[in-house]
Amino acid sequence: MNRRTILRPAGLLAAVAAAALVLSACSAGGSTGSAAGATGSATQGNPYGLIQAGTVRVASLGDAKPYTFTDAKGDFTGFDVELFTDVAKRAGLGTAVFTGQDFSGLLSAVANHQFDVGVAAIGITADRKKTVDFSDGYLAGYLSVLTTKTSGIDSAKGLDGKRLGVVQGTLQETYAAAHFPKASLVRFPDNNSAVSALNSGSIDAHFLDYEAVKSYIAQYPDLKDADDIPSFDAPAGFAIAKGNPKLKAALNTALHAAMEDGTWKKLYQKWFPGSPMPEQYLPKAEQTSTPTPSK
Ligand code: SNW
Repeated sequence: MNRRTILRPAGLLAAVAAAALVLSACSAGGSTGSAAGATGSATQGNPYGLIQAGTVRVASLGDAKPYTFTDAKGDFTGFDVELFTDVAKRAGLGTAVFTGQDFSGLLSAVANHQFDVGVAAIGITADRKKTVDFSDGYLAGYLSVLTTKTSGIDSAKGLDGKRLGVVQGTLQETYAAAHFPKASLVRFPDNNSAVSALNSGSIDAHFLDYEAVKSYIAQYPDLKDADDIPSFDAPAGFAIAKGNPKLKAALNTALHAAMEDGTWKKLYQKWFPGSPMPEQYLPKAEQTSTPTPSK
């Protein structure tokens, strides 16, 4: 007993020292910047510094339908999942393997090289860019208020004095804290637990992404969308660890190819039927609006 309690802090110190060594080896690896770099794998054969060449490990969400979710068989699917799988194949990165995470830990898990990429309708913001790098944007939409048909909430203004669910770490959490000061925020680890709370009456509304709201309404007809707040300044991008410009460039080249050949459009129509189509991700020939001339 005594020996164990005495030895434990020393063991912990050794582990911390070892972790620090691994971390410094990683950062010394520069653009490789991955566990593969730390274990000495040749950059040749793994030019994008993946944890394991030929496989892209993706941190994602199991309950953000229709962006990223698991189907009845437990397989990941959705708009972001299919788009990223296509992009990874095009870029020659190999097979994308998705794992569900809590949103709040997703970006740090990518920054720490536990995953190669984070894919989950993750809005690109200056704040998040302090932790990770992003591909170019691939989706821009709304932050929406899901509530019950009987709540009496008809717009974001009606949230004063109400209990509003948010998933920890989301743009919705930040936005609500800044713009809905009179709502009581109730933080959840994921959408499913928040929607359960909404259905059981322990919160009055939940604040999440527009397409996810549509999906929950299709599942629960007693729910409605009370308001949509534009989030076009934070389009979703693929998150990667900092310091890997080759991976970022490969993702961007493949992403733009998927937009130009109509793959993006096909996936958008499949997963977001009836939603207005933003033009900026369509093939150039299909974009009708005149681009703003740059000064
Ligand atoms: O900022 C939007 C973007 O315009 C698009 O509508 C897709 O969703 C967003 O990226 C916002 N998504 C939230 C966020 O980034 C929640 C992500 C999630 O629940 N998976 O925090």
